[in-house]
Amino acid sequence: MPEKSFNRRDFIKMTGLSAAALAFNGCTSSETTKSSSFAKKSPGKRPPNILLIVSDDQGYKDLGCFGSSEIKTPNLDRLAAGGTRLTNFYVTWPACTPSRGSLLTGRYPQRNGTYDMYRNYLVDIDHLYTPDEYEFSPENILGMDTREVLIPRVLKKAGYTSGIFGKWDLGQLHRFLPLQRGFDEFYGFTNTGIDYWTHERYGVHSMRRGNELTTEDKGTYATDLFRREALSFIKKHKDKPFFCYVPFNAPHGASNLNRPRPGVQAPLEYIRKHYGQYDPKDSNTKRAKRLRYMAAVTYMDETIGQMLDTLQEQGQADNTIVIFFSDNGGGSADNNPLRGHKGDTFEGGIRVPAICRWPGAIPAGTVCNEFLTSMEIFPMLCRAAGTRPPKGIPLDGFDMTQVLAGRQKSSRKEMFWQRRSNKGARVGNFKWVESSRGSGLFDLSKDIGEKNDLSKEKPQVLASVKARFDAWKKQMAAAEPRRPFRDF
Ligand SMILES: [Ca+2]
Repeated sequence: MPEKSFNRRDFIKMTGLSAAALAFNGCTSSETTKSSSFAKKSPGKRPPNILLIVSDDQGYKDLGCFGSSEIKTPNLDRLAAGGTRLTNFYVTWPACTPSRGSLLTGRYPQRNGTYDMYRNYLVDIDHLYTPDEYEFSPENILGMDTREVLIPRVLKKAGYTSGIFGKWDLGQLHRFLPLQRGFDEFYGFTNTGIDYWTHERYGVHSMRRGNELTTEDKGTYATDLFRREALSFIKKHKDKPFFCYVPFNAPHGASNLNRPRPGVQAPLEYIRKHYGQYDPKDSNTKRAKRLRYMAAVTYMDETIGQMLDTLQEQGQADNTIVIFFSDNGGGSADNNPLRGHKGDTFEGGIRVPAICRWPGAIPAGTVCNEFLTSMEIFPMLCRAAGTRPPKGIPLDGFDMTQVLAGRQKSSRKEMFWQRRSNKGARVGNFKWVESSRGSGLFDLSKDIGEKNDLSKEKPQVLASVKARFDAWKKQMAAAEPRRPFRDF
């Protein structure tokens, strides 16, 4: 069933903006937009539901609506056709944990204290932790500072019920788990990556319902479990505002003890159904790994489609904000036309595919090229819910609704990244990178692929961008200390 949307002409009429002004604002209509009516928001209407979906390590180009002719994502494409596709959207760190921490706190990793991973690195050299070693290992004892206020805690004051179904990644001790951080329901895994079927991370079981570990679903493909739990939540709470956070583990590589490393996992029949020939005997070839990755993305996409269908069937699609993005750039993935991958401060590590649909507030079938980040989501959701961000806690983003609607330009002028010795700064369209994988100054308005180093040609620009980075570092260091990595 086609969903309600409104077209470019309706939008221009409503806002009084000319077509040229719309283009200037960075939001342009796609040719796929279908004409239909515009659902006006009425005063006193209940606040919108929120469905926040995060994929794991998905490449910038690994969706149909971001240019892939290889991967089938009909439901994410449908979501984009009903809302806006964000082409200039960044996360705060080029890997999982700090990116997710910033999403839920609305703050830079360097401000909220989670600016590195909570993981056991000895597994990388095949050390299997004993239970005693694991008990006191970083993966088990680190977590997001409990003084940090997460989105569900703020939404609760506005009458929302919140659930998370998937990857938590912000700490495993009791005080760090979702139910202690404002969520009402949790089914998922607590560490930073699992085997899709055993739900173990390097031999350690990780799936929980609420605060308790559970093996009830061992053997079931993880994407199916998050689908089951999210659909159940959406149906159960249809009579009051809900916040449903679905951070999939797909298409992250499996974190198990198999050697050689398996990469992404997907059901054999599903790979064959969607992508043709696949022989498990050749499972270590580059092509086989790519096929499994593509199938895992399509499987996730089908699951997202069922969530969208359920919202439609319940008559709630028009009053639900749906946001989708990848937590960081793809590792073994297609990030074209961007340079670099997961872990890098080049665009391929930090600029991610993103989509937002909010009928009545954001025009359907548009493309938003404005400079935006995941730190804009916290203030946006507070405003949408009719509540205010917590007092006295500096946020690093702003409410981006009017930008997504095409009514305003983004107020974001700069953004900074640091992953260990890898640094990055974007000021306007200039981007500076200093990293183990390469360095330089780039003009993103002409060189999105960061190929042409302007350091020697524009030394003054380089100096000013680096000065902004240094000022940001000072600002972060002056912020109230937060554990686990910045408590001094
Ligand atoms: Ca990730």
